Amino acid sequence: MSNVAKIVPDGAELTDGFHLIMDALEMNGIENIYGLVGIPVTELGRMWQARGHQFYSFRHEQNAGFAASIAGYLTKKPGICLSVSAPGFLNALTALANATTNCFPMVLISGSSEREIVDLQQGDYEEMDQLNIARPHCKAAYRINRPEDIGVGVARAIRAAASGRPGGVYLDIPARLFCETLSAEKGEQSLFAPVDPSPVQLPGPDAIERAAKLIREAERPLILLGKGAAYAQCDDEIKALIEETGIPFTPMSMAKGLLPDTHPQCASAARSMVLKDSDLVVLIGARLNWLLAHGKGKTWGGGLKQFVQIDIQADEMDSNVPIAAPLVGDIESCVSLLRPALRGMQKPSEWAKAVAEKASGNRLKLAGKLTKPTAVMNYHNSLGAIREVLKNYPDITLVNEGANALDNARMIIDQYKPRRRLDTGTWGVMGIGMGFSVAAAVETRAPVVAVSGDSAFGFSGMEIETITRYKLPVTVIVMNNGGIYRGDETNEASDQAAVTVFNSSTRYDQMMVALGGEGVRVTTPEELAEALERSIKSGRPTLIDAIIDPAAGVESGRIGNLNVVSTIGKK
Ligand code: FYN
Ligand code: ADP
Ligand code: MG
Repeated sequence: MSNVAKIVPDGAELTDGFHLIMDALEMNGIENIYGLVGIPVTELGRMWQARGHQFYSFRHEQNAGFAASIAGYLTKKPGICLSVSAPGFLNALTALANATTNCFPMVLISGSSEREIVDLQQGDYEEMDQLNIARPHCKAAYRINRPEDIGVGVARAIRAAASGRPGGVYLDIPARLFCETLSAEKGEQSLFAPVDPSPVQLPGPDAIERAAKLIREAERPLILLGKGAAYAQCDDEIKALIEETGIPFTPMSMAKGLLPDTHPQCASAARSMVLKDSDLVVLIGARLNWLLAHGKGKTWGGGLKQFVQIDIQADEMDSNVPIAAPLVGDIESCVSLLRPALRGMQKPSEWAKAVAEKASGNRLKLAGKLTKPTAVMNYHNSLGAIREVLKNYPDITLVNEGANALDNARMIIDQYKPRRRLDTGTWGVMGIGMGFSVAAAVETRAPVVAVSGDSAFGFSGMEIETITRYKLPVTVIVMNNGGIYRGDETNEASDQAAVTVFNSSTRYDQMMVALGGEGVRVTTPEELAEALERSIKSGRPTLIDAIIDPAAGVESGRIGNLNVVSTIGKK
């Protein structure tokens, strides 16, 4: 019993809530906690470090939550976020909901105020019914009320976050519980780690046969990889399936790099064509949500397409359109069963050739724009410069947010390795930048480059202090066009700044210098490439303020179709 809290006069050994929570987390293999301390969790952070673990202190809980969630995505083990009560909890809740929406495993542990006072609404310090507020925003929410239940509470949280479709879990710890004592022996007996917290799940042989038959019969099949496929960490199986069948594939944004974007079967650069013209689509860990136009309509060529869908969540099937061959199970099991069932199938060579031709034509067209000099730097030539540098560093994680900064970087910057592109995901959420960067640097132990629009950067910019404090090898590139979408709008009605416009003179580079890192302002693609190369080599936290044309960019980027405008004009 190495972690016993104290020995009382009669010789009995005691433990308490603090110790039991740490014991339980350790037992589940947790090493890193992302959070922000204060009443009542400060001591927990301190004690966690005293045990030789890492506690990453953030400046805002939302960023700590984003960090924990992406740590979960990268490691397949729930990322842990620790927050204080009410306001801190609410700040982290956005990240918990985002984790659930994106299927990232994470556990938010928040301290909470005294139940008796909260429940009678007697006005406690940071009073809030956190458990019930969390519930609709996560996969599961639990409160632990007794020290002897800490083991089971943590085990349930870990299993709920990691099993089946991963997601966010909330764990409520009333302040008083941290100090409640229990005999050390009872405490130890109450702890356990869940056995096989994310069990494999196999589809039946008939389901495999049904899917294999459709794939064999298809003339123009397409494999669509989603971030579930990247999360599953069965990269070799997926690569083998694609190469053995010769089917063109296209990755959703966070699945880029599962196979290199330069792979001959990669159809990213012929996206519209393959979605429209394919006759069968095999979805692997991707949902037919708004990002895929719900599987129907113009994008998909009008009529209903045939789909094979691999997903661990049974009720994902038919969510938008009928799925002809559902394969409910974990991706590794499904793909490894599908491969032998497809052995000897005829490769769709003609179709694959047509797709490859279209893709290489588009790549060539794009390449011209990436090196074209302009009077003021634009998205194409700035991101073109970044792409050339990153080509030589395939292990670097690219974190990407913004509107035009997101869409253009997704199109322009090639990925070569799995799980090395992290972005705004299913919710298009701004503010993931610095939190994701911290966790990616910590979990991958390799450099990180964040490409953020100047607007997106503003949501988590203060965390560059966190980055410098932990001396993380993170380069932040702020695509500075001086506004949301663009920086050249004028307000026709008054002299107040237009709603999309920021100060054009903002020096993001100086912010980084003030907070302890390196800062550099660049105005040409050459300067940008040079600064990025230098920063990566130095391993020092650096912010590159990349000045681009205020007129570069379009409203809402490539999703301008979602803009809402008045049909009766403006007044
Ligand atoms: C892609 N393309 C390329 C390449 N890669 N051309 C040349 N070379 C390369 N390497 C082409 C591709 O064929 C498409 O052209 C086009 O570039 C765009 O590709 P993309 O980005 O893959 O596809 P698209 O249509 O934009 O994808 C739809 C989407 C995506 C909804 C999945 O836009 C997306 O993930 N959006 C997220 C937006 C978001 O969350 N924004 C944050 C909120 S902003 P064509 O084939 O000619 O079509 C708040 O306002
Ligand atoms: P994208 O945005 O890249 O299209 P989504 O987040 O929409 O990806 O989809 C991911 C899907 O992957 C979810 O439906 C989720 O249930 C599924 N998923 C996640 N992990 C696994 C796994 N190990 N096995 C099977 N399906 C998984
Ligand atoms: Mg901008």
